[in-house]
Amino acid sequence: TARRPLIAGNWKMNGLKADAELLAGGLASRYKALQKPAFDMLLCPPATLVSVVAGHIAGSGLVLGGQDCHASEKGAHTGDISAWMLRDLGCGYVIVGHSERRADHRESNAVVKDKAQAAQAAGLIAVICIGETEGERDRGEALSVVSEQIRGSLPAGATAQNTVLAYEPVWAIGTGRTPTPDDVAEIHAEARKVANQVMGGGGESLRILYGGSVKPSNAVDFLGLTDVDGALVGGASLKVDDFWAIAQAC
Ligand code: G2H
Repeated sequence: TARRPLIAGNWKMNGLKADAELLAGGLASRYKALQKPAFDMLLCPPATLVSVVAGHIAGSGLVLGGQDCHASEKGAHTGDISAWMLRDLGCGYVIVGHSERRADHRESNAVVKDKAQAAQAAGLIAVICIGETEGERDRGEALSVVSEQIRGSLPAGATAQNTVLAYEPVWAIGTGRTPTPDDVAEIHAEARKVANQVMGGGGESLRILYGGSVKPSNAVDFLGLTDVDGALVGGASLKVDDFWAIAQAC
């Protein structure tokens, strides 16, 4: 099954309106200029900028996503936003279970699963993040941790159409350190196998992204691997030229 590559930018807690205009506007004009883009490009700005970015990418073919959502549709949850609210603003995706959320907000696999379920119920594609810590990698537990996260975080209704997996080893996030392509290939192959079991088939069509210190100079090392179907990019997604260069590696 041919899997269409997805290049996703996770802006994290960065950007004011003027930055969004430059970044989203710059990427939108480049993407729009492609005759037949061979990849999807997703922008995940902070919630404050979702509407602003939506305005700048309209008609370009770029897709929009949130960085997190609540597991409920609405209600008394001060400060939270729901998947339906993101959908209402034009989002097609939402990241759930990023390791920074798992760490900063103590999100367990069960919480991530509920959020992914809500995202899918709202009609969004859930980008579910998984990845081992440095200690787990050193103890030889990377494969088992990732398998457990997949089993624990994928909701019952997960399919290759409403789900994207993102493998982000925690020790590679924002550190400039990355796993070897062999390590990534091994994890992605295992992730596909486990996801296929959990979903009851369809794993061959599931997009699995690599994330963690992806930059123009290393993008091709990862994007060239058989089971790597794109990248989730943090720091390097904040510059038009860098993010665009990464997309060229597909
Ligand atoms: C991993 C990644 C984006 P960075 O968190 O999700 O961030 O590319 O800055 O390591």
